[in-house]
Amino acid sequence: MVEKNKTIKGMTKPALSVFTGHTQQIPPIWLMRQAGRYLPEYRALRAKAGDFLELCYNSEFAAEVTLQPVKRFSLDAAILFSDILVVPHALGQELEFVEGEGPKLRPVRDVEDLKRLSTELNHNNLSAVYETVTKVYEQLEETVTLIGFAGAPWTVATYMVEGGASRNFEYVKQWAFSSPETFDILIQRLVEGTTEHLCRQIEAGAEVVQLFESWAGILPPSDFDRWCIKPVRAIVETLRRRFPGVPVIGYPRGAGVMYTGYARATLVDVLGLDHTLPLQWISETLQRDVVVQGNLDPQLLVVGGTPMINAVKSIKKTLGGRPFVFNLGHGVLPGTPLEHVSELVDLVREE
Ligand code: 1CP
Repeated sequence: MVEKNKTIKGMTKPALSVFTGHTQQIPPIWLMRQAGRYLPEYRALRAKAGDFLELCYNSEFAAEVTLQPVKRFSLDAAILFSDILVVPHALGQELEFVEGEGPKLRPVRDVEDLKRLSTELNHNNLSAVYETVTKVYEQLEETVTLIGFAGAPWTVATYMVEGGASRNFEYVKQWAFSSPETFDILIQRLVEGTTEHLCRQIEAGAEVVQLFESWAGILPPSDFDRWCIKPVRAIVETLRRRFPGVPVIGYPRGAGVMYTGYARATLVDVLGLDHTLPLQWISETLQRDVVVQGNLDPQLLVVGGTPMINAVKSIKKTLGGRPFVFNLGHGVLPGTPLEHVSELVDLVREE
């Protein structure tokens, strides 16, 4: 386990301070998907690595990619460069990233298919991910917070069952709705694998972890509790027991009014907000109980100028009085101009 020192030479980490419940006058800022194709230095290293998965499993390269946006924009947090699909890959599911198309997996659609997967995470590739965390932790400036992450079980299951990105999520819903007991076997395996994956990242140096539930918004309310809340709560309970004091961020994108129940029932420390949530509602309901992070529409970062400035001002004004970390409502888009990101950071730090 990496020795952690939160206040080296008397310096504090603003993002970590907010994640643990303290208000900062100037909100710390990092961006989901802050490493990636919009950065020329990412594209260069990606070309050198060849395949996207090779990049994820090369700890030297992955550490460098993790640090690229932090250095360029002096952000308050680094997020491990990896992907949510390394967990199914480590459970034995075949995975590749096809140029221009995204992830492709050999689908798992019933109990019979589950027999192809192992019950334990294989560490052949994952050990490189944990080495990346340690490398980044060792190179990080003393004010920057290191965030580890994983996909939440439901979201990862959608990719495993559909075999990649999806429009209607027909196979995963068919399985979950028609045979919840057998679908639960997959979810429980993901709960176990994800918990272990996050524990290892914390041991390697991650100071905070985020669970990405990118597809929280596609479930009917009647199923939200079973497939989004319960698995995340199980993960949070174990993390809390093993690493008390390490904040967990839950990001249930598109959950709408269900954000309230999610915050209460999952026990996450921080809520990642998407950009569809009204600021006043966030401030009056969610922010009473929990630290929040968000929620500029990533497309406004592409547009820049007055629309971005106005949106940033109202986010800061409405959410700034309590523990709050500035972020986007979803990931940085590939066409995002670099100058807009610098301007955003300046705007957020303006008094
Ligand atoms: O060609 C390339 O260079 C690959 C593009 C890419 C990148 C840069 C993929 C493929 N994954 C990533 C990195 C990544 N993925 C990070 C890095 C850390 C960061 O800077 O934030 C993170 C946190 C993720 C998480 C991730 N992967 C999510 C959750 C967040 C979200 O965007 O909703 C999801 C859904 C994935 C799956 C995935 N991986 C890659 C793609 C293109 C996708 C999405 C597929 C789809 O459209 O559904």
